[in-house]
Amino acid sequence: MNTITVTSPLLPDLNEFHALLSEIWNSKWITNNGSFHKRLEEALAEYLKVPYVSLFTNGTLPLITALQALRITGEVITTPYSFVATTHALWWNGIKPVFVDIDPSTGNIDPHCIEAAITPKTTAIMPVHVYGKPCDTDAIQAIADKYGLRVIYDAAHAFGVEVNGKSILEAGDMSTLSFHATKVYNTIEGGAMVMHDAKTKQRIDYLKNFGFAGETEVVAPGINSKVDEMRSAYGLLNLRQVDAAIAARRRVAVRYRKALRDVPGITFFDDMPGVRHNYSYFPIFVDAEKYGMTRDELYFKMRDAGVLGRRYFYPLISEFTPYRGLPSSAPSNLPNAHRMASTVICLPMHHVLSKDDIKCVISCILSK
Ligand code: T4K
Repeated sequence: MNTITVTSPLLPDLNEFHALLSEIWNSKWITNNGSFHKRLEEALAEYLKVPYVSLFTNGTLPLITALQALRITGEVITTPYSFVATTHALWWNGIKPVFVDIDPSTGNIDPHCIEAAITPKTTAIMPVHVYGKPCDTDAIQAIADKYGLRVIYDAAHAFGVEVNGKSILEAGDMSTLSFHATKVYNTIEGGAMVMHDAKTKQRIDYLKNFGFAGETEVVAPGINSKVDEMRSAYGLLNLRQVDAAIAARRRVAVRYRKALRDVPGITFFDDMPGVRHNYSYFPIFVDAEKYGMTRDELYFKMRDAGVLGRRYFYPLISEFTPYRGLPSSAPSNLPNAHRMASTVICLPMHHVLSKDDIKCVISCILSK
């Protein structure tokens, strides 16, 4: 049976990659801030319209490192509607996550719920631009300023997302990206942190290199998250084709929306005005009563037909064993998040989805 996966990695041209690999082989410099690493950081900063980028080996370590760099302690207000790495980053820093509910119109943390969750121990807010949809950054920053809190955005899904021509990565104190194979832009495994000033970039670069600030000086207990030359070269090549990939994803979203707009019980997000979206995911929400089938019935029916959507983000992070016992994990505290998690299916969404694949996904949903 032909299967249609939820995503497919953006791959560089093999001949071009081979040519760069030859260059790396000849240079005999394969990691530790090599020339491709430097070039990729510069190229990404330019593409993303941000002043500074620091590469990481995945999208989890920059979250952990951002919390370290800002010396965040105590409690951090965050969302349960995300990939579990968001909350794990807090746990790895000995920080207590405090979950608040989401805004059902975006899937992102609801700023109206934040203030009530602030205690004397709160030091930061860690929102996520879920599916690449921008958070209400102005409202979040206003609360942060009022209470003297830091804001670290998990922007793992938000590569290239802009609001009114400005990068979403400019919001908050820092933002982190994931360049995992399943993302719009990938370096196989990889990630990055975006910061606003050279001093912070310097500190982060020390922290991802064990804390070394020179051959004989260690300024902090850093980690190893250095990106090698092979992945940096791969990343440079992928950057050339990411706009075309986003345009192809947009065409898929247009087709899905056209076909599904009037299906009773199926809803989805539309584009937000002024936003350059990256179409990293295409979640639909199933109202069992109106649609006549539960989310899971549709999900498994699709699987049987070879359509491998995913239920991102079900279960909620607050439902996983390490976090279930937290007071803020009580389902009564998170009604919108529970509703979204129990109704979502992310449809296949990637740059090489064929018209026939799209038709197959749609017909699975239309035929009951
Ligand atoms: N914050 C947020 C909000 C995140 O979503 C993530 C990661 C992170 C932080 C942490 O970033 P990283 O440390 O991962 O860089 C995937 C990814 O592993 C994960 O990166 C991602 N979020 C999460 C939402 O999804 P899985 O376990 O669902 O992936 P998997 O292996 O089931 O792959 C999904 C589909 O993609 C496959 O069915 C087929 C396709 N695929 C996958 C791979 C790996 C391919 O076609 N080729 C491939 O090489 O977690």
